[in-house]
Amino acid sequence: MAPVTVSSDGIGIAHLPNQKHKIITNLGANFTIMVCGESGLGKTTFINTLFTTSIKDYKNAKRRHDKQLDRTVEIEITKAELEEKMFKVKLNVIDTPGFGDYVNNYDSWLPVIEFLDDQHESYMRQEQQPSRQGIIDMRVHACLYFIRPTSQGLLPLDIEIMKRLGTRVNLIPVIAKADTITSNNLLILKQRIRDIIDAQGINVYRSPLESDDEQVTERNQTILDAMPFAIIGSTESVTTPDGRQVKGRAYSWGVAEVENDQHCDFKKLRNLLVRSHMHDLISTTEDMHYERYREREMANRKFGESKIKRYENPKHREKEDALRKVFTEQVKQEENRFRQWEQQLIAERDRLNKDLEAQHAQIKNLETELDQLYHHQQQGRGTIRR
Ligand SMILES: Nc1nc2c(ncn2[C@@H]2O[C@H](COP(=O)(O)OP(=O)(O)OP(=O)(O)O)[C@@H](O)[C@H]2O)c(=O)[nH]1
Ligand SMILES: [Mg+2]
Repeated sequence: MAPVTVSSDGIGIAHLPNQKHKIITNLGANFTIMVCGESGLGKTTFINTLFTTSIKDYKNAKRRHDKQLDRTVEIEITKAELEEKMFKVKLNVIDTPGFGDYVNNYDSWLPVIEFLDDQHESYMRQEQQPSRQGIIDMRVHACLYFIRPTSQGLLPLDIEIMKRLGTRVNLIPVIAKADTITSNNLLILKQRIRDIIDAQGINVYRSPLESDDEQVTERNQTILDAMPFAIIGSTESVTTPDGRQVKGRAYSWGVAEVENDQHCDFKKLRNLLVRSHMHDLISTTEDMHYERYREREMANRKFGESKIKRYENPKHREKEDALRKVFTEQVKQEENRFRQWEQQLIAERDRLNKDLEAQHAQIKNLETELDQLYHHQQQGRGTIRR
């Protein structure tokens, strides 16, 4: 997908302390966010919302909006460039197909895990090359895991997936469709999710708290307290009862506003991602997740050896099965054709054999006739001589 050059309005990199600016710009700031979770929870809508609320003149908004109601069927990458003053960040946002239910799609989340590992792998290989310029880096710095807004909190499948994600990537749990749950129930749900995360030992991203600046520490505390972030996604502009134009979802009882802290944590999450914690997300990915991958892989295989495929992509498997079916069918048809041809040949051979027999018999008859004639002639001559 072609990158969209944008100028970020009020968000971003220029708000980072100077020291961090430098590190990010020196690294050529590449920042990658991924969304994943059950199908239909609003992942694609969230990405569209992030772009339309953060990026001035976002050109693809209409196109993406048209696609909003479609199920995402493959991993899709949208690239944008955040630009503020002198600083540029290449932003990659990765949308993934939603996971299905236990029965049909138990392993539909495996490609996401595979994708995360593949990015570490690709970076590691490029790092091993003599020239390290122009390295393409798509390692995921933040993975948002969408949780349905129902009272159970996390289901066993969520726990299993989140455990695996948490050891590979900065995992940020979010509660989807926060407008469909009362604020009281939301608080209960948040606590339930936090309890399960602790009890199950799921490794989620914990934003750093302490800072020399008291205000920053306070803001960090607010962000930490909000986890798991409740979000509302919408690219629609709606009018509030008091006449403001906002991005939100209109209901008979009023408007659920995307960028209102009283309604959801969208703004907090966006700030964490593209402003306050971008640097921390990048450095923890590098120092913790990438290092862990590198160490594990180096210990398990020889230098230069390629990565062992841990998971099969179910989509590829489906394709393979279909191809195998077509191939088996073709072989069967060929075999049938061959068998018919063989039978024809046998019939033809029998017919020829019969012909041959008949001709033999005929020849035999002719020979006998000839013999008789010859005999007869000899006898006639003998009679004359005498
Ligand atoms: N009430 C409410 N509905 C939402 C919200 N976000 C998205 N939706 C709706 O939920 C439906 C599914 O949204 P998508 O963004 O396509 O969901 P998805 O997670 O990308 O789905 P898959 O691609 O199948 O995984 C759409 O009808 C959206 O309009 C939200 O915050 N609140
Ligand atoms: Mg989608």
